[in-house]
Amino acid sequence: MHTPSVILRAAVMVALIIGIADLLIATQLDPAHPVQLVSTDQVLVKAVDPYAADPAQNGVPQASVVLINTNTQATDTLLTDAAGEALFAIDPTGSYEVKILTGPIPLPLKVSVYDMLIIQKHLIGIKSIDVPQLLIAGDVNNNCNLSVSDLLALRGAILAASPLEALPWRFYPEDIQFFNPSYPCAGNTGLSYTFNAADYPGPDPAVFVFEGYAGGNVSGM
Ligand SMILES: [Ca+2]
Ligand SMILES: [Ca+2]
Repeated sequence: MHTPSVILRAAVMVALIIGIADLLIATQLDPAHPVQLVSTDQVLVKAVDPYAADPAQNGVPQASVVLINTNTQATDTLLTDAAGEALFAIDPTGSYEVKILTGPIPLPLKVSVYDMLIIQKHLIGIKSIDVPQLLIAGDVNNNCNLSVSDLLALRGAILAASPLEALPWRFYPEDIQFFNPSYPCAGNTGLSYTFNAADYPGPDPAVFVFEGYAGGNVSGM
């Protein structure tokens, strides 16, 4: 036979369990009691090719994404996957900078003598390249200036057996406003994203998009 104290204890336990369950349901399902949002603990970085033939397949794989904790200077590096994405775990209280390094990308080349012709016309003043992103792409040797040396570098790359290394991609935040659109390499700020995790509610990751410009592809095609 149960003593009254055992029965009482069992009743309290049942009430407690029901109470906790009710509380969970109320906080999760009842719109009048929304779940308290917490800071994100992830950041998703996307590398996209604005000149991709198929906009639905515009992810740039194997791009080297660098995430820096600006409080501790701890650095984390990931390569983007086949969809052009890299997902980092972050400290929800941390501050960060994220960027994508200049480098070769193992995608089919989009350079030909047509690109050489466009650079030639630009250099001799027949038809200027007036899109900042394409001026950046034309700076094949990455010295912040589009010149005859880039034309020679592009010709060398087209003729080379393994041209990827000679045609690095450059990545810029998608919303960048170029300081000087006709000289887009110079004077820019905001070449990376800086953010506080606390400004982005979880559980979704904070998302940052970079556009990649294929070295030498001044035709965009
Ligand atoms: Ca091209
Ligand atoms: Ca150059």
